[in-house]
Order: sequence, then C-alpha cells, then structure tokens
Amino acid sequence: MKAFSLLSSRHSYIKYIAFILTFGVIYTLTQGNVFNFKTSDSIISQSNDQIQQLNNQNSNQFKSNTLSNEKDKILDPSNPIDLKSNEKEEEVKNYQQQINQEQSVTSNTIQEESNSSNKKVKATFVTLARNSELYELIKSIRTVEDRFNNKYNYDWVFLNDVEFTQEFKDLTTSIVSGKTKYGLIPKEHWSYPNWIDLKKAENSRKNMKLQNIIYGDSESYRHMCRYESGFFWRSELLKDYDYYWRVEPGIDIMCDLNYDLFEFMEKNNKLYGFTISIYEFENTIPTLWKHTKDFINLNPQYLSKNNFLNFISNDNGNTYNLCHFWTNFEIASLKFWNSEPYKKYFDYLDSKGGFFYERWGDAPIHSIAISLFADKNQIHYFDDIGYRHGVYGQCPLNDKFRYDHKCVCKPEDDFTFRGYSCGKKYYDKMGLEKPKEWEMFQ
Ligand SMILES: Nc1nc2c(ncn2[C@@H]2O[C@H](COP(=O)(O)OP(=O)(O)OP(=O)(O)O)[C@@H](O)[C@H]2O)c(=O)[nH]1
Ligand SMILES: [Mg+2]
Repeated sequence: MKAFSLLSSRHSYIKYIAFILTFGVIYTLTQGNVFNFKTSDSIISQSNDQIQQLNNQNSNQFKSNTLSNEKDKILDPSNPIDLKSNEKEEEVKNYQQQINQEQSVTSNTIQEESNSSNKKVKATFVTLARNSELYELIKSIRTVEDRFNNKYNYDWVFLNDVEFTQEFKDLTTSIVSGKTKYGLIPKEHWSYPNWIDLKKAENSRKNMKLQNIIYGDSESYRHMCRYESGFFWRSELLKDYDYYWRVEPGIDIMCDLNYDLFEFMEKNNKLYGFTISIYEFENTIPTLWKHTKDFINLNPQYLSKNNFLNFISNDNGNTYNLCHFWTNFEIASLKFWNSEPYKKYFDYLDSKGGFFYERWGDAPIHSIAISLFADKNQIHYFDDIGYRHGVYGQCPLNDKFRYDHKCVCKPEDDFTFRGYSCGKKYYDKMGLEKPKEWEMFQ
C-alpha cells in the first residue's frame, strides 16, 4: 500500500525512489515464486524417480517370485502407479516388504533342506548317449535340473562309445549345475568278447528281424545292453561315487522333487530305486531264466534270505514272470553292481553269449539280480517323481500331492496299476498299501 502512495507523489526524486522500491519488491516476489516452482518440480521429479525405481525393483522381484494376483495388479506395467497418490506409493512399499519377506522364507526353506545333512552323498547322474542325441538329451537334463538338481548340484557323468563332440560338452556343461565329466568307453567294454561266434550272432539278428522283435536286428543295441549290465559301473569316472541316477534322452520329470533322493537312498539303506515296472518281451530272453537258475544252483550262497523272488516269479522260481524295473530311470548303489554276487552273475551270463545270440536287456538282468541278491527292503519305488519316457509314465494319483508339488502329469497317464505294469504285484508282494485312488486308475 505504501509503495502505491509514494508513486503518486509530485516530487520526481521521491517518484524515482518509489519506482526502485516497487521494482525491488516485485522482483523479489517474482524470483521467490520461480525458485519455489522449480523446487516443487524437482521434489515431484525426485519422488517420481524413487517410485519408478521402486516399481522397477518390484518388477524384477516379480520375475523371480510367484506373486498373488493382487500384487500382480500393483506391479503390472500396464497398470502404472498414480504418482500423485501417496496411498499407492505406500502400497508399493508394503508389497516390497512382503516380497522381501517371501524371498527370505523361500531361501531359508531351501537352505534348511540342503542343510538337512551335513555331508553330501557321494552321488552323480550318469548318462550314456550318442552325440546325435544331444538336443533330445538337454531337455532331459533341463527337466532334472529344474525339478531337482538346481537345489543340490550333483555331478553328471556322460559316457559314449565314441568321443563326445565339443558342442556336446559345452552345451551339457552349460546346463548342469554340478561338475560334468565325459568318458570314452574302452573298446573291450563295447565289442564282441572272443568266445562269441559272430556268424551265430548275425543269424540271430536276421532271425529276430523276421520276427519283428524290437531292436532285434541291432548290433549297437546289444552292445548298449551288455555295457549297461556289466560295465558302466566299472567306469573310472564313477569310482568316487556311491550312488548314481541314470538319465536318458527323451525323459521328463513332472513334479518338484523337494528332498535329496540320494540322501534318502543312503539314509534308508536302499540299493535300488525305480519308477516304472513292466513285462519284458519273452522272445528277447528265451534262455535267461534257465541260466539264472543254473547260476543260483551253483552259487546258492548268493541268494538273499529276504529276497524278492516272488515279485519276479509266480511259481517260486520255476519260471520268470517277465517283471522288471525299467532301467531308463534308476537310482541305485554302485557298490551293489561291484559286489561279488553281481559280478559273478554278470560274468556267468556273459559267458553264455545271450547278449548277442538272443537280445538280453539290462533291465531284466538288473531286476533279477536285485530281486535275488538284495534284501527286498532295499528296493524302493519312487511314486512321487512324475516320470515319463516314451509311451509310459508315472504320476502321483493324489490330487493334493500333485498340486503341492506342481506336477504337470495327468493321473490317467499313470502306468503303475495298468494291466501291462507289474506295479500291483510290486505293492502286493512288498506288502505295501496301495494309494486309495488306485482302483480308479487300473
Ligand atoms: N553312445 C551310445 N549310446 C547309446 C547307443 N545306443 C543306445 N545308447 C544310449 O543308451 C540308452 C538306452 O538306449 P535306448 O535306445 O533309449 O534304449 P531303450 O531305452 O531300451 O529303448 P527306448 O525305449 O526306445 O528308449 C540311451 O541313453 C541311449 O542314448 C549307442 O550306440 N551309443
Ligand atoms: Mg530309452
């Protein structure tokens, strides 16, 4: 008010002073406002940056966590946070805290599990494969890693009758979480022994081809079966391990495995674990049982007192009922194959030439041996894997179990109690209670 009355004064020097004073006041007020605007702009842009940062952090967390829908909505980039709303900012902070809590619970749980034993079991995965199977195989490895081994980091041994390619080694090493080791099978483990009549073996292959017997005409399949029966466990690369888990190209693990299966084997004194049991094609093993009986008659001391003969024979050992554990999934003790009874049994069978004159598989041979030489309580059926290889699969029948373990298998696809499976016999002869749902899936 004072400034306006001075401007109307008749004295020019007073007018001049009044003008300067008025200009000064206006300038000060204006500059003050400019700074004030700038300050509030920078506060908004700062808090904008902070919230953006928070939002980015949350989006990253989101990628590595399973969040509820509510959280998804808040963190969804297509549902941006209203910068003016303090409430939303508060909400984001709260969820940030919740996520952090969830994260620490998850890692504590894993920590607890991996700390459940002070000493890691001496165990490894083992895969026999051809270089040409690499891309089928890495899918198998990936499923085993995702469902199990990324928590335990067990090693992986790869075996081949020819050198592995660099691509095979690089790719498998990039996926396996434990150490990888690559072995070239010695010639004497993958060739005809000198007592084999090659002409007789060739005639047998031709004959089996005419009968349309699966792999009946294949030489390499026979070497593979002989190797898996009598030699893989002698590999130098396996000598530091007690247990192995066999993995083949083209398999799938369909449930989360939240415990250490090797530790289970060791703690429970198990020697052999399987997922699928099935009947063998009789025309691939016409004389296998006769030779087995001869071997037992010559070496009765090897027969276990509490054996599982009634799983593999319906007539107290007179004939073989063809039941065997599928060996493309095997978690087993290397010591068992390295034991005197098994080594002698293998050598005896090998001397009879049935790997080449017939087409003996490693699955019936492993199964017969474990059923005769081990205590039956040392055999374990892993009913919780959710396993598939080719047409046959194993899937836990209990809904809650499947949901809890994020299984992606269909109970209808479970083979355990189907007609061509030996699963029902296994439960009965082992004296186990079948799952309550079994009758719906036979
Ligand atoms: N290095 C090598 N590996 C082989 C050879 N033949 C088979 N294998 C591997 O031995 C394992 C068993 O062979 P498969 O052909 O799958 O035999 P199978 O499981 O009885 O038959 P499928 O039911 O058809 O899978 C697989 O891991 C193969 O990758 C071979 O000639 N060389
Ligand atoms: Mg196979």
